[in-house]
Amino acid sequence: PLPSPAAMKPKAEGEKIVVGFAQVGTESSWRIAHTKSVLQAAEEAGIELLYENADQSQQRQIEIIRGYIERGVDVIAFSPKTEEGWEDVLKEAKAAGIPVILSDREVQVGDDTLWTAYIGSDFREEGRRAARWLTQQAEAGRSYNVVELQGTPNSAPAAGREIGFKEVIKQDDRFTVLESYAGDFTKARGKALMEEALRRHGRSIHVVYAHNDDMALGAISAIEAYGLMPGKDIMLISVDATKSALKAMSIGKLNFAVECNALLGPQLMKAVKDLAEGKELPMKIITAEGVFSQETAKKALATREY
Ligand code: GYE
Repeated sequence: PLPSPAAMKPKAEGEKIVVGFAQVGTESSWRIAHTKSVLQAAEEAGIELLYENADQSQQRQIEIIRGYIERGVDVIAFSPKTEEGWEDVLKEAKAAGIPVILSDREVQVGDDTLWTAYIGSDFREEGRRAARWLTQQAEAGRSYNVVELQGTPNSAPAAGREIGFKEVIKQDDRFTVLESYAGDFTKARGKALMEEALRRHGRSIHVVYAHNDDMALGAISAIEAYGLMPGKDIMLISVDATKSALKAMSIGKLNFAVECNALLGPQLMKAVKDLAEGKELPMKIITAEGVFSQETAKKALATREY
């Protein structure tokens, strides 16, 4: 077997480090903030960044990565659309001696030396945080029907946020998950899925758990159009805690948001520089995150960057 491409090829004095960044898409406001953060951090770090967007096509994302391998970039960074299907292209990167950093989703491959480091969140923990809050809010002796709006099928955040959430609520018999709909992290799909949920279950829905803010915001408009009050008649919980979610919380339409940090650019550039200096990276660099209730959301709004 080839050695793990943990180290970057040495650079000549004054020669710029080149990073190829294969972004997954433009599905959410989180994603837009993430892209900006990476572009800006590269600029500030004096790193040359090649940026291409796969528009939610895994095939396209693989082609972009292949292009970076051909150009001989120093490091490849990408947000894998799904967890699986990366073996071949990662083997090609390894054979070319190019370290690969995963930002912000993980992959599942048989050989973990195919990637160098993961920078991002603990998605299961995010799901658990959402569920813990719900179990604490819920009244004793009442039962609650939950609709889950999931993110992109087979993506690391959708998988983790489902597992963590269900792990906690299955221990509490007040909760029944009525539906777990496969979404795609977009507002439009969140709205369409919520319309369907309301058509099928109407007022028997008590809680909506959305895998991201955009889907929750879509669900909010569907609930309003149906004639119910989001945040009151139906409780809503989401993940990301972007500015628009905090706004929705401040006016009572969203009940709780679990933070997922999108500003991963500086950590990514620091990791690239560490590689350039021959340092070894930890396999997983997990960002610290909090949670927001309606009270704390109001205060945070003024300083929230995205
Ligand atoms: O939560 C969601 C986005 O991969 C962590 O992808 C990211 C997720 C984020 O579209 O809004």
